[in-house]
Amino acid sequence: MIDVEAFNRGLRELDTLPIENLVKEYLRQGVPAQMILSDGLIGAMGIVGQEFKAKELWVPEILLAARNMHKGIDVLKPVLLREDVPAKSIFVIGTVQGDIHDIGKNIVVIIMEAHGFNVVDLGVNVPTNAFVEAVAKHRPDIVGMSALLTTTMQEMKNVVVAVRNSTGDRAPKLIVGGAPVTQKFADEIGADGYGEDAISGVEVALKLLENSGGGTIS
Ligand code: B12
Repeated sequence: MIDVEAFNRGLRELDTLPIENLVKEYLRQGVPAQMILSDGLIGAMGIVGQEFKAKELWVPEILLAARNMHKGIDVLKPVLLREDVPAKSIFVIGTVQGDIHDIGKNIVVIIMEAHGFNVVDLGVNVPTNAFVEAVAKHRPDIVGMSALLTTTMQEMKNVVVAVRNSTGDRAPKLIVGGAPVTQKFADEIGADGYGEDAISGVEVALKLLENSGGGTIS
């Protein structure tokens, strides 16, 4: 139903209009925003990623694809957010220190907001102490960490330990994600949950809230 090759071409254009128009055209046809995101934009970024790995594309082309992907997501965002769930729990998220990848994190932000979470986005290259400070300030129910590099995913353990040390038995639930992260790794570092993608991330978050009785930490 979705022509991933058209999205693939759109991600490589110098102009952002082709990808924006492509997303609008699918929306106009009534294709669910969630499907345009997963099968179109994320699917095409997967192709771009494979070519980057095979050294058929270089950093400037990836940056172009990342910019175009963000433009496509911008068009989808109001539609994804239309679910209009009342804000309930607080979710703090950031890409860990040393890592500037944020496309996946930004998708997690949109999907969490769409499910009614009050999201505090700390951005990229977030040091451990900034996670600790944000937890003290916002008292979130859930903290999410994103990492796309096998080197920076190790930072997640530091955040898990530091946040737990600073909050004791009032610690928020800690969830992790990003391409190199696995359930096994999440278990090894003592995280409470792992999401393979944004949708499973929100499912894990909701389950953790359910098990802890829900509601914000006061
Ligand atoms: C785009 C990109 C870049 C862009 C980033 C732009 C941006 N604004 O994000 C730029 C060009 C800047 C870049 C730089 C680099 N990159 Co890069 N990059 C990629 C690429 C092609 C795509 C990543 C992406 O956006 N995927 C699409 C999104 C939607 O997927 P995602 O991030 O995985 O997110 C989903 C899930 O993982 C999950 N998720 C993500 N976070 C979280 C968090 C939580 C809590 C939950 C629940 C779920 C979740 O949900 C998301 C949505 O479904 C990947 C290749 C790949 N296949 O991953 C390489 C890749 C990640 N990069 C790589 C490398 C090596 C680099 C550089 C070191 C290159 C260099 N030599 O300079 C630098 C590092 C910069 C730094 N310090 O961070 C390697 C990492 C290898 C490794 N094993 O560590 C990869 C795998 C490419 C490769 N095969 O060589 N990169």
